[in-house]
Amino acid sequence: MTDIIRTHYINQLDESIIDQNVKIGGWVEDLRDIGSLLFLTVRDVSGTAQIIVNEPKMLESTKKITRQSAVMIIGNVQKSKSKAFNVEIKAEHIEVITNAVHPLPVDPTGRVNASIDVRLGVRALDLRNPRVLALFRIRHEALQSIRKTLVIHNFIEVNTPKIIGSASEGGANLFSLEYFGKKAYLAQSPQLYKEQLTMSLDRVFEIASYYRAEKFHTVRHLNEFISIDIEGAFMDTEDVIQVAEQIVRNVLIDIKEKCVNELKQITAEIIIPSLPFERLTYSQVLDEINSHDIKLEFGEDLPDHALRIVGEKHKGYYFIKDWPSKLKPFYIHEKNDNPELSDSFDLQHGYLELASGGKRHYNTNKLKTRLIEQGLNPDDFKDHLKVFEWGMLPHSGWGIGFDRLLMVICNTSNIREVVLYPRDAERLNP
Ligand code: AMO
Repeated sequence: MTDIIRTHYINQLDESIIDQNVKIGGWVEDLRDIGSLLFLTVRDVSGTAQIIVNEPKMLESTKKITRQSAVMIIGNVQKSKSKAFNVEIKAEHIEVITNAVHPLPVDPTGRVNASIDVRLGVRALDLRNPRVLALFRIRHEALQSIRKTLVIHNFIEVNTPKIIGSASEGGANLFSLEYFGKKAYLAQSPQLYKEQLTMSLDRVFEIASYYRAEKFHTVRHLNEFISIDIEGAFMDTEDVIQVAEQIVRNVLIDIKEKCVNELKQITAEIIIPSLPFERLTYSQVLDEINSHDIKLEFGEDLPDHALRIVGEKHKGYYFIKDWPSKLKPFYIHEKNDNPELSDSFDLQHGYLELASGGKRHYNTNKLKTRLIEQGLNPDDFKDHLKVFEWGMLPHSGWGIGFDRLLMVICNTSNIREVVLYPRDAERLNP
């Protein structure tokens, strides 16, 4: 059996180990045959190495290795004459672990372009493209950074069920499934659970997948997406807005520091925004929109083309606060000085909505009234409403669309670029 333990990652090969014997593992990216000499470019997760083959007995078999095949190479580290590499490996033994069968569906070196649709169909191979890999390294760092900031603010991480017995927020956009003879749904948000948990755990956060059963045809919607949700007792809207700002700023700082090479790969530049982010109100935004050739009445939702106008003027991150109560879900509290307005906000980047949240109702009767006003039946929420009679605490929170935040950080125009296996109306595989 092949010993598959390597001695080094490729980025650990440097001049300090010249003349040492090493064993690396990876896949063949390129193979150049110049007669009595073969140059192999081998990649692993950390980078690329140049391998020289000049042993006559190895030349013939090595020439037959197909690009992208998995190999293990034993050899001696030596100084390289190439401009691209400081050191190279003079091969003593090359073992093909598995063969890549050609033709391959995409070229993961990125030299031959493929459409996103084709690439998503063969995502595992697409991820060998350094540019694509960089996006998911950035994604990983972003998650670490967000967890770190939330823990600093005393939020604890929770996991709530994704198979649920009734709609979490009302509305029709739920996937349903059969659950041992009963009807169940896939959670569209952790909203009700996270609110309930504040009465004991005080500050909670969850990072998980949620499901929306709408046939979206946009570059910013998926049917399964990751939301970062927080909920905190004795916090008001401004408190949770500040947590959101700090998360966004810290993510940008951390990525700028930790993902220098990845940012270079994707040619993205990070500019650290200063705090606080601009706070606009719904009414201000409406005035800005109506000063163009669009006429929107107070109480109307802001459509895409209207938000693009706002995004043109307010280019970075900003909040839109004080939305009309009727546009917000039943659980959102109204403003104390004006019940027409809700104590709520959206976080925007340009035209793109990144998050929404606000202060919540914590009084059962008010919640019941709001449910009825929104055409929902309080009986469908009786388990949830019960909790509010056990000493519920005042609380606020938000949900950030994590995939959308990554679109902004990585400067990609399609959400599918930053999601490993996106689910949309057309795509259920792989
Ligand atoms: P909302 O429905 O606005 O709020 O969702 C919160 C954020 O999640 C992201 N998002 C999506 N991302 C990709 N594809 C989708 N289909 C999709 N739908 C939503 C957006 C959005 O801003 N319970 C509330 C949050 C709260 O009040 O705490 C909620 O779910 O970035």
